Amino acid sequence: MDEKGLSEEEILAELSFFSESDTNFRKVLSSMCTVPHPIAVMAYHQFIHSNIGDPGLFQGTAEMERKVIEATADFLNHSDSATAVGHLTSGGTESNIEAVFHMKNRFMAFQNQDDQDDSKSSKFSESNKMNLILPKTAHFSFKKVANLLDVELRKADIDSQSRVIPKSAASLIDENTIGLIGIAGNTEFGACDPIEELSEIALKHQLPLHIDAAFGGFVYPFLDSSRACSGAKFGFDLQGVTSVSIDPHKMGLSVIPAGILVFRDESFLDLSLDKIKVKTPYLTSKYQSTLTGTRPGAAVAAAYAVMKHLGKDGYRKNVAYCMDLTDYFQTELEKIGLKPYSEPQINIVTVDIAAGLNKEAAREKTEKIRSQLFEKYGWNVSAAKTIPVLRFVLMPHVTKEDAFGVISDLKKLLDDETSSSSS
Ligand code: 0PR
Repeated sequence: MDEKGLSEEEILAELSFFSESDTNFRKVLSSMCTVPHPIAVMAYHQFIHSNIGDPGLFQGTAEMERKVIEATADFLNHSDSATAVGHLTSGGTESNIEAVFHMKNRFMAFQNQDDQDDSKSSKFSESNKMNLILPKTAHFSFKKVANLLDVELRKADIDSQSRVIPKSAASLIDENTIGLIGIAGNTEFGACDPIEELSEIALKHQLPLHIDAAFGGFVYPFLDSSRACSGAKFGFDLQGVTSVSIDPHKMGLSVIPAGILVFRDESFLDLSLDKIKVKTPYLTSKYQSTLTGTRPGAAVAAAYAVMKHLGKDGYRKNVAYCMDLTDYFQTELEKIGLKPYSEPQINIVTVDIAAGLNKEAAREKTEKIRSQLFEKYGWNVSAAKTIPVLRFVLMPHVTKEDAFGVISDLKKLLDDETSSSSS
């Protein structure tokens, strides 16, 4: 650190310099975040000093957090949203870590009960690791979950629409399974797993079922009823669903960092002491049961403000914009002789530009075109990992002109490829 500080003007000039290297989201079709709604930004500024980790000092923020949880449980079809519990996190990763942490603690608590009860013999096999069943398409945050919590990931197969095959998930369950994961809007394709069937499996085996709706949570419930996937179910009306993660900082149009983690009720949290829940002797509350300590109250205020301001109607309009853009994108793709790898369920389109090549060659070509789109034309797009396809996320900041522009530039690159390989 410098001995003497710089003036405000000098600092502002430096900040402008650094921000010039950051994106303003123009030409970005790879991100699942977007420009936040102005009301969220205003609320964030107003609560910039607020620490929801010490709720007694910030009772107003704490009240807003409770309201956000209740409103979220409500639009996720909870029959009694006042009994839902949860809190805001930094995003989908933290929410997934916490949800599985609770699964593990709950599982271990049941094992201990069984061990203490002489009449029952514990089914838990000590020699094996605890395991978690999840779709192959699950976000990479679950790798962190596995490493942090020492849990084995058992990956269930997916169908041609990139949705998990329930039978495959069920076949992986054994006495060391701590729970199941379903995804409402997977990262690569946007597909929603058949959560109704996963819910039945969870109930049958008395296992918790956590839904990762980090992206799709603010999309699926707001799809126009004419859309094929508008009725996709993943909420608390499915009795097997025990927790849901949904991110305001993605399609919720709020400010980063903001994830929401909601549990059906307190019984799905392991609230025994010295796990996540600890005594907090010098705070205004007796206990803290969140993974992080000091937490940004500004993020709570921003999520509250934007959800209240937009209401369901506002989110419907936001999703309608993105879906119309998705339709337009497909039409333009078809004009250049390409089509989506699978029918887009929400605002993510994947495109196979290497049909007929073997997997390795297809991966190479896809990566080459992806990087040329950036280097030659400045477009940020991504490639899926499960299969070699280009991936476009049609977020609210993307315009029709952008959609048209990226496809025109893609065509130029593909034409160049064809002419260079035929010469
Ligand atoms: N679950 C799902 C289904 C996700 O898609 C993501 C993130 C997460 C969990 C983790 O959320 P956090 O990153 O909030 O912890 N999916 C995108 C990804 O990692 C997020 C992203 C956002 C990517 C902005 C790029 C970007 O510019 O690919």
